[in-house]
Amino acid sequence: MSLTVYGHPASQPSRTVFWACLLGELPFVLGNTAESILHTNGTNPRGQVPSITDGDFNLSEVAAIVWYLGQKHDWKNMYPEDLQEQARVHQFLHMHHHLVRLATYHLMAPHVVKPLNFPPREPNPLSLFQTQTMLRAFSEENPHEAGGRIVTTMVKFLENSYFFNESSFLCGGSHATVADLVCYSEIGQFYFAKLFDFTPYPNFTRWLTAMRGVPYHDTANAYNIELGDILTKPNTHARFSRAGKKGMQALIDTGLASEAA
Ligand SMILES: N[C@@H](CCC(=O)N[C@@H](CS)C(=O)NCC(=O)O)C(=O)O
Repeated sequence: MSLTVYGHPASQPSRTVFWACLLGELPFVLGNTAESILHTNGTNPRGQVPSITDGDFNLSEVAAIVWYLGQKHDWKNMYPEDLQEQARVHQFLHMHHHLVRLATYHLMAPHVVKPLNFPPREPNPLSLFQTQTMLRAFSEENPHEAGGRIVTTMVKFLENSYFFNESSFLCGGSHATVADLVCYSEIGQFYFAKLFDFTPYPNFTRWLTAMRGVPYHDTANAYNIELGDILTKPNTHARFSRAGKKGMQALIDTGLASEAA
């Protein structure tokens, strides 16, 4: 029975699901086109991506999806077998939703979403937290500086509280785990977008290099690579659409992802 992933390369948690499937060499059908970011085909009652259908089983939430696929397909590295390393991955993932996830809304969205001036639509009532966070970020006098301060706090916290035993990865060990994929989708995106200077942070600097060496890095991040420097070159609809298409095509080019029939 085939796996369908509803997601889009511009969506941080979707990128994690895509990257995890590629690392697990797991074939999947893309449930979206580049034009339709939030089409979940009713598989996620909350109306968000990513979500999956595996046969007649529907699942949403990046951490739950990757855990499920990892258990089903016996992915050893992304969820380490060592109990304490695995517990740290969970510690990161539980913290992520109310902290690291907000990096996107405070620093990326003012550069990527705000300039596009999407026509107002009824906000998703089940995304109250994200909507309010983003509107607050947009209304700052200098959204870039305000977002930068928030991301600095997050990066300092991770720099000092993760990277156990001087590992190149967040939770210790010698492999990128789900926590690294999730964090890279949020914090790593600033590297491509030139929105944050990581040089004062040796753990993050080491991590960024290590993550670039993880298989399928350029594929999973093709959207960000194409979007490029968003600090000095403000976003446009054409650029956003081109980056989305590049991201989708990169997935298809692996031979593991295919378009829905
Ligand atoms: N907690 C969810 C967050 C998913 C999420 O934020 N999805 C965004 C796209 S990146 C979305 O679908 N936003 C539209 C909405 O909330 O209506 C996860 O980790 O998977």
